[in-house]
Amino acid sequence: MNKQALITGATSGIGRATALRLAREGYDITATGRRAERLAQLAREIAAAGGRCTTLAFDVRSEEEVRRALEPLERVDLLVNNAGLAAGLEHIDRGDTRDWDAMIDTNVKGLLYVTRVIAPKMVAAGRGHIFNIGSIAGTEPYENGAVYCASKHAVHAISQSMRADLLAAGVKVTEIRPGMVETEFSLVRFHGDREAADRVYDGVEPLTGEDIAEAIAWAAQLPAHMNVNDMVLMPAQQAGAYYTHRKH
Ligand code: NDP
Ligand code: 8X3
Repeated sequence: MNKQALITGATSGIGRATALRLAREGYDITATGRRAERLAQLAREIAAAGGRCTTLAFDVRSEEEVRRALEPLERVDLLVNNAGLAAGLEHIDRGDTRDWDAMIDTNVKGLLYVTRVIAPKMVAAGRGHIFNIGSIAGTEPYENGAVYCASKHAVHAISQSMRADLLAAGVKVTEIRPGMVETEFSLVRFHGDREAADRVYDGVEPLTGEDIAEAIAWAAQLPAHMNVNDMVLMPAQQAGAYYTHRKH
């Protein structure tokens, strides 16, 4: 039986690129997200390249949907907790509480719900590898980003604690913390405003979803005794949340 990889948020960006990459590495993929038609398209692409992909459309914010979708999975060797978003970029006195709920419910509670179903399966098997997609925002809080940064600080804390919780069972935990990656992230953050989204990448060659997938694929194939705990990845033109060298 091939190794089994479960990827949340595989309809776009980092998750989609990771699904395609891990399929090329020989994993059978379970791809998840809310947009079923995009999942079907991804499954067709993977099948056309000779891989195997099953799809599960659900919302990670619903514990019931997460349980119903994921409890039947018999084996998961690799989990990528990737589903997430930033919504809004506002000072705290002007933020929309619906955006705050979406970020906390998806980035923090969704990751926890998925992990709560999959981690026991890995512990029972005595092996597994969980990748949590954090962010440089998980250690660098920035203006206008209080709630997104808080959600990724939570992912950073959860990743460190769950690594300690799971290591005796032989389950690895790797946190991947990207800077600027051009995906649908900024379009979602600015609620569909394409110009605002494009300005984020003005004068910069950002990372791509494929770059992050490359890092995940590398960390996933390391020998059993070796783990990448925490990996920070940025474009060469970025040094942190507050410093990007833009070429014009
Ligand atoms: P995209 O918007 O391109 O992809 C986000 C994915 O998350 C989509 O597949 C989306 O699927 C899924 N998702 C969002 N909300 C839910 C939900 N409630 N239930 C299920 N799936 C959901 O962005 P990225 O690929 O960039 O983002 C992936 C991760 O990377 C996020 O956690 C983000 O915070 C993190 N990150 C991104 C960076 C960047 O610069 N792009 C930098 C650092 C971290 P669907 O809408 O179909 O449900
Ligand atoms: C995404 C990167 O800098 O927009 O997590 O927070 S940033």
